Formats: sequence, structure tokens, C-alpha cells
Amino acid sequence: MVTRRRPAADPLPEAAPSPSPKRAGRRAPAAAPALPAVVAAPPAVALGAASMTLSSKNYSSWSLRGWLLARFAGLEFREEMLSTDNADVRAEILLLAPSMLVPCLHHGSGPAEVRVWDTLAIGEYLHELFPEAGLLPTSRAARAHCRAICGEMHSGFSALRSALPMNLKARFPGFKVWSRAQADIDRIVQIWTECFDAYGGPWLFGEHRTMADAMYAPVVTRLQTYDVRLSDRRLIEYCQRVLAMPEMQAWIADAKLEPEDIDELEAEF
Ligand SMILES: N[C@@H](CCC(=O)N[C@@H](CS)C(=O)NCC(=O)O)C(=O)O
Repeated sequence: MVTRRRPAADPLPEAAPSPSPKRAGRRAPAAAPALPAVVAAPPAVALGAASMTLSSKNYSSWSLRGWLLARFAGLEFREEMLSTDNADVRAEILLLAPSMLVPCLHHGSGPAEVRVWDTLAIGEYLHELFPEAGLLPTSRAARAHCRAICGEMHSGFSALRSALPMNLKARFPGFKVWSRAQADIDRIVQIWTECFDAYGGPWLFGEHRTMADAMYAPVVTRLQTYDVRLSDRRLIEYCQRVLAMPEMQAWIADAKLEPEDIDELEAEF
């Protein structure tokens, strides 16, 4: 099934510091340093249980991204798997997401339920709930950089995605990558190289995994599936590191248990 992508959601604006309270008739001493506004993280538990609608673990790269984001954030959630062989069940579950696409995060229930049905929006939502998880880097410049490369993944690389669909169980040794897909790979290598030059690894934005590592994880699996070789040792090791993450290992193990030959899914997904 060929799926249509949607335009990337606008990133959330930086939180503006709240104005400091003023008292009539009193002025703060001129030399007093401005105190940073303290913004308490919203209590995640107050929203109640969370679940995420997911599709095939072998084929669905967007499901993998959303799932990794939730795992990186430390959200406890139930997996709501789309049945790939029962069209009615599939349609019913997909209707829970206004976009009819996966992943879709459901948080809480009743009128307070929050539904987030786009991977970038899921990342931003989780960052607001769990700022200490570091889904976005701490420096404003690095945060902007991170959002930019996540957006580029979200809205681009269509040649790579259609010519080299995610397929964790398959291996295509010596796969011939055509020129437009190669151009996408070259651009991704450039993005990763700039990240390693700027932040020094071991993850794209330095010491901690961010949204970007989740967004590019399916690319890492594609390089492995289609036998695409990289030359920069730092990037080769980065790919090994991503594949060795315990979360990734768990996802791949589940993918291997899925039934074979889902013809419908042997396409951009
Ligand atoms: N831009 C969306 C893309 C989501 C998407 O294309 N999901 C595909 C699966 S990877 C899908 O739900 N296809 C319809 C289906 O599975 O029936 C996002 O960021 O979440």
C-alpha cells in the first residue's frame, strides 16, 4: 500500500518566560539579576494511561519512530497493534486516528483524552511532558538544528523511502541503489557528519539520545537491509549503536515474529 505523506507540523514556539510579578510602590534593586522563570513540568501521571496505535513492526517505519520516541521519553504505554490481516479491525483502529495513519498516541481518557497522530507532534508532546528525558537538546541552537533535521526526515527523502522500504527481516546483498535514492543517502550522510562534527557523538546530538536518533533509526535499518556501505567510521559505529539499543533489539525481535509475505505491505510504508 502506498501511503501519502502529510506536510510537517510547525514546531512549537519556544516557551516565553512568564512576566515577573510587580508590586506597586516597590522597585527591584537595579543590580538584582533577573531570575529565570520556573516552569513546572505537567504531571504526566495525572493524564492517565497511554496507548499507541502501531502497525507492522517489520515494515512500518513511522510506527518505529513514534514507539522509540515514547520509549526514549520513558512513557509507559500499551501497544495497540493494527491487525494486518483483518481489514475491518484495521479500519476500526485506524479510525481512532484522525489522519487514519499510525502511529497515534492516546493519553488519558474521556473528555481529557489527548490524541497525537503525527510523529513530530508526538515527539514535541513527549518533550513537553518529560523535559528531563532530553528528547530535544538543551541549547537553543542545537534544539533548532535537531528540529530542522527531524523536519527534513519527516517531509523528505521520498526516493529513499520508496526505493528502499523498511523491511527488518529481509536482506538484499549488493542491492543496486538508483541515483535519486543515492542522493537522499548522500544528504543523510552529510546531516549525520555535521552532527558528529558539531556535537562529537556518540549520538547525533552528543551524549544523549534525542528525537533525531529516533527519526533516523529506520534509515539505519534500511542501510543494513539494502547493504549500503558507509565510509566514515563514526557513522558506521553510529549505525551499530542504533541497532544495538535495547529498545531497537526488542522491536526487531517482535518484527521477526510477524507473519511472512504480507504482500500489501511490500511497498513504501
Ligand atoms: N507523517 C505521518 C506519517 C505516518 C504514516 O505514513 N504512516 C503509515 C505507516 S508507516 C500508515 O499509517 N499507513 C496507513 C496504514 O497503515 O493503513 C507521521 O509522521 O506519523
